[in-house]
Amino acid sequence: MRILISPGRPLATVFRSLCAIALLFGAMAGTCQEPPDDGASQPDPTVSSAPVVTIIAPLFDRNIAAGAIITITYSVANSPDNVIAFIDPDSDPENGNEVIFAEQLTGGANRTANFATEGIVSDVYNFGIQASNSAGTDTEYARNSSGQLVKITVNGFPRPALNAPSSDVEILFNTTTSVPLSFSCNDFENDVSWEVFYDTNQILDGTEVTIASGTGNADPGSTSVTIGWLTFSVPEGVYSIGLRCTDSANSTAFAYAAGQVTITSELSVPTITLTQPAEDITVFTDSDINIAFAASNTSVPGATITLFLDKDDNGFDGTEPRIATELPLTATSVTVNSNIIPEGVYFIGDIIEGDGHHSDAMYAPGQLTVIH
Ligand SMILES: [Ca+2]
Ligand SMILES: [Ca+2]
Ligand SMILES: [Ca+2]
Ligand SMILES: [Ca+2]
Repeated sequence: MRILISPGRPLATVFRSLCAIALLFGAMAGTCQEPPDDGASQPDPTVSSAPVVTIIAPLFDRNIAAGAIITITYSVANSPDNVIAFIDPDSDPENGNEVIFAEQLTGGANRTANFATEGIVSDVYNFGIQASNSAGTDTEYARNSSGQLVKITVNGFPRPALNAPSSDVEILFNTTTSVPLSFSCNDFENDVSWEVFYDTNQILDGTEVTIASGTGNADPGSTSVTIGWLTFSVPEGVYSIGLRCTDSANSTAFAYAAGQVTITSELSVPTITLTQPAEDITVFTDSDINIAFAASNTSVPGATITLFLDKDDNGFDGTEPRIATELPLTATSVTVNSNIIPEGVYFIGDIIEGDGHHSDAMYAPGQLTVIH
């Protein structure tokens, strides 16, 4: 896959190989048709001097957003038969990784060719022009005034994603419990600054309030950034959580989390249902008692499950002995040894506690009798 053209090589042959390269890279699909064999495109045997390429622009390194168009300006002296514009990640025009983005260009002064970066892999490229006629070929790369290669960085878009909250969260007004927010800008170059905000709608209309901001993000597909949102003093309401990422090519993108955050003075506390013991049981000394339960809505930050023993089933008044505390809302069972329970007959109850509040008590269907 060389693009260097040998003097005297038939243009159609060159063109076919160029088409193969271009199609391989997907750069010119649909435009690769062989030039008409009308004689005008044949090498001119009267040409005595090889073309001389001068690249006029770009003269400086550029960092451009993927999808942007960049123009190369050049001059070619000495009647070229063909002029090709290409990008190259390594400035070696013969190692096959060049991508031609324009060809059949004309010679002369101050010519231009546009390079559309849409679909081009994010990378740093050099720009080249190659011109040929029957007397020879000249290949030049864009260079700055010091003679150094100009680097064109095709900079991929950030693709922001908020992974948490993935489901709705309720939290008390003025609590010191924070809501975990997890996100990534998913930017190929990781050259991003980010802002996480809360919003009463899911439209960027100026109603957004910044929660946190920073720079950099996890690599694509890797771990996310996680922060805690302290909602203290945020007014009661239902909020969407948004993430806005901007990279060094000024590409901006935003996304909202799937879960919303409700800040309320009264939690609609999740309920917890006790399923085990399902019927009355009697246990003796050193017996294991299996208690099974399931909480609805496990997304209340900081809330935990408490199990207690009750002489009645009329609710939790705080005096009942707790037999398990601070179980996560995702827990579904616990085993308690009868040795910690005095003889007696009990209802087994549960509550969800958080922020100094607790839910209404629920009771297992079966009563517990302990005999030592
Ligand atoms: Ca190369
Ligand atoms: Ca980027
Ligand atoms: Ca808004
Ligand atoms: Ca009670």
